[in-house]
Amino acid sequence: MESGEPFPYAPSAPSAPSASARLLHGARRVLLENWTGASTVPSRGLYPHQWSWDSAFIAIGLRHLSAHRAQRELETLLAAQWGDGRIPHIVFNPAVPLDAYFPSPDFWRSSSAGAALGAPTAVETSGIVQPPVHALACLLVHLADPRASALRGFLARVYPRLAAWHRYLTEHRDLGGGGLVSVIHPWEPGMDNSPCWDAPLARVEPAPPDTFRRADLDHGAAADRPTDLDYGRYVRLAADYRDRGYRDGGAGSAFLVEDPGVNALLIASEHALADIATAVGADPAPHRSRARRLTTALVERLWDPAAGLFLCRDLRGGTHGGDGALIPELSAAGLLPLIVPDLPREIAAALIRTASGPHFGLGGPVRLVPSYDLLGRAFDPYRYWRGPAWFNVNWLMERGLRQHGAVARADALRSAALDSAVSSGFAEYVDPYTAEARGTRDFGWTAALALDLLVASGGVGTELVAAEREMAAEPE
Ligand code: 9WN
Repeated sequence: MESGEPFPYAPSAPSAPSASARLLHGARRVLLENWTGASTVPSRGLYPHQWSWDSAFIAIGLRHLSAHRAQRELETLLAAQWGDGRIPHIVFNPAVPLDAYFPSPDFWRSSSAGAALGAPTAVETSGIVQPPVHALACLLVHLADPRASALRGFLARVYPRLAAWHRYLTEHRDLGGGGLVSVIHPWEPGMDNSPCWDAPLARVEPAPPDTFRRADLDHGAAADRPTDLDYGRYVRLAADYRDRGYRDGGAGSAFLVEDPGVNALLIASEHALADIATAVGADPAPHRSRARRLTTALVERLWDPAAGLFLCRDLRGGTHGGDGALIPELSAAGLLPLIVPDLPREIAAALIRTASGPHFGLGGPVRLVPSYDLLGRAFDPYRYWRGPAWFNVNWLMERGLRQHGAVARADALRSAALDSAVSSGFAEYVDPYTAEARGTRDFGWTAALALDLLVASGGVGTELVAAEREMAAEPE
């Protein structure tokens, strides 16, 4: 493992201060333009509502411009929490036309189909979930201005909701019975189109193409997006879940997977929840012990020593009545456990080796960590989650590398992420080799997480203070 002092952001051209200023101004512009008054859209065109894990990542950057606005972002999301504790993956903006995004509120019908599980009545939401980054985001937002946060009672308000969210995941979603959270739809782990889902999805009967209309192709290039066949399967799985009243368990979903990224984020968030508990005078011990249990289960069920990373477990795969089967695909989700603080040292070291080896190329041919194996059968540098690099994944990798002592690697990744965020126009994702922009531009978490990395690098000073004032002067 490496050691050494972090160095300030030193982009290649033309000079550090102007690159930092461009980044700061650009990120602030995106965050202002995507703000709707109570939360931030990932993208004005392609994703015109509030998304769950996007909001958590966005709040992590927004806190540097306005800690109050970042709190509001998270509390708007938490206000849409269901009675059973789930945080829905989309909170719909009623002012947006129904045909602007598919599946729209009239597909999910949360307030009626989810009524028995306590879906909110004041707002329409989806019924599935996304990775639990929220407790980590709440803690980081609090730390941006602990005094103001304490005065507003921010942590005291969010703590019970976050605790209920983690209870939902651990009590209702341990569908494999091995102590890990399972996902029931490829949209739940947030890496929708990963090649890891190809085999489990192949068992799903697609919804007929004439029963729905994709809105994503109005905004994105077809070559960057999932295929129609995959969309048919996404629709089928979501409609079946809705028609089961969004109940977990029983005969359940045709798609059932334990994902290392989702579980790693839950563990990191459970540690954050322990810190939040301490701050509000509650007992942190149950959160620490749950984090430990989850870490043990993650290693037991998903670690593959031969591959040198974590794999997904297909609970519907393997022999009937068994424990499912590991999916032999290397994806960035399998590296994300690097963010788990008390990961066994030898596993952390192996993950860093794998990230830096031929399959992910960190410190070698790539600019950023790809979403999928560079040597994999399905690698495609352009298509959604099948190779391109995402900024949230790279932000998590930077944090994990730093946490486990690979400081020089983390510094280099931070510089590359900052350069790529600006040069790509804050793209949704980029070609991992060239950082050429793909997907939509002015993407919320790209701007927010670049801003967070810039602040962590010490690359901004008085400019940021000025920008902060300007932001704070606007109506919240
Ligand atoms: C479905 C909003 C979301 C992200 C996901 C990303 C994409 C949606 C879509 O956009 O998913 O949830 O329509 O493709 O895969 O990670 O949260 O940015």
